[in-house]
Amino acid sequence: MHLPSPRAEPFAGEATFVTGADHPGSYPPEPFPEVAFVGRSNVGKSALLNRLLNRRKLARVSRTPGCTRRINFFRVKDRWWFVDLPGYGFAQVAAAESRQWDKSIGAYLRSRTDLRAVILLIDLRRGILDMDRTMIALLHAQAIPFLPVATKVDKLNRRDRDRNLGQLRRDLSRLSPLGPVAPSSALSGEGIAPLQQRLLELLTAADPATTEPATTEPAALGGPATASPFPISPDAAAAAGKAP
Ligand SMILES: Nc1nc2c(ncn2[C@@H]2O[C@H](COP(=O)(O)OP(=O)(O)OP(=O)(O)O)[C@@H](O)[C@H]2O)c(=O)[nH]1
Ligand SMILES: [Mg+2]
Repeated sequence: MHLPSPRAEPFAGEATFVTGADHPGSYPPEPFPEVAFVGRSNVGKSALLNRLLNRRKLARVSRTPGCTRRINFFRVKDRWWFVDLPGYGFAQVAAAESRQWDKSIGAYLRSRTDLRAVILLIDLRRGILDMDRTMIALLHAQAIPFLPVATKVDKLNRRDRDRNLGQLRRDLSRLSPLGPVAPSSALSGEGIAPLQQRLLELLTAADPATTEPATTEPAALGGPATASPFPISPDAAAAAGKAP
């Protein structure tokens, strides 16, 4: 008889929406290891989070960009946070509201001490844009590791998919990601199992903040803010393009 391996669905079981926050004072207090889903509006953050958790409607998904407007915390198996962020770069949203989202994304990234990694989503049809480079510069400034994930791979034929994935991997390789771009589809499920395993590794790895040798600088995460508020200057974005 074939029994399902516990490794097959590492996040199956209880996952609950806990709160939608727009400033650090309203984040939930439990210090669980955390991953956050970041990327342009409509790139597929909420859909991917649902798929990884094997839940159809936990996070709200919509064809209309600007669907997720708060920082949504999902508690997974009572030991981890999965955090769904508002998207950036949604032109239709009023400028003031868009600035508020950017501010709340920046405040989030500067304040989370148990954030193990950001999952940076990039639509494989569009590739990396200036806004993504700006985000990467912010992540570098805060010393937050990021794992790049290409979304909606089901929308491309094999040839375009391979070409775009190759280009994206080249574009990102100099920007110190946690690994090569992982292809994914929340629709077909492609790439989901390896991504679940990778997230599990990141969430269960020893906490870098507590395993740093005493002589090294404390990680910027949780320490004093070192970056200008998000959005950061075009200079920083350009610097991100030149990072090793
Ligand atoms: N074909 C396909 N469509 C997808 C995939 N992932 C997401 N979508 C669709 O893309 C649209 C946006 O998905 P969301 O998950 O809401 O995107 P988001 O990044 O959370 O967007 P915001 O909350 O606005 O920042 C929805 O219509 C989804 O059904 C995918 O892998 N394949
Ligand atoms: Mg969303």
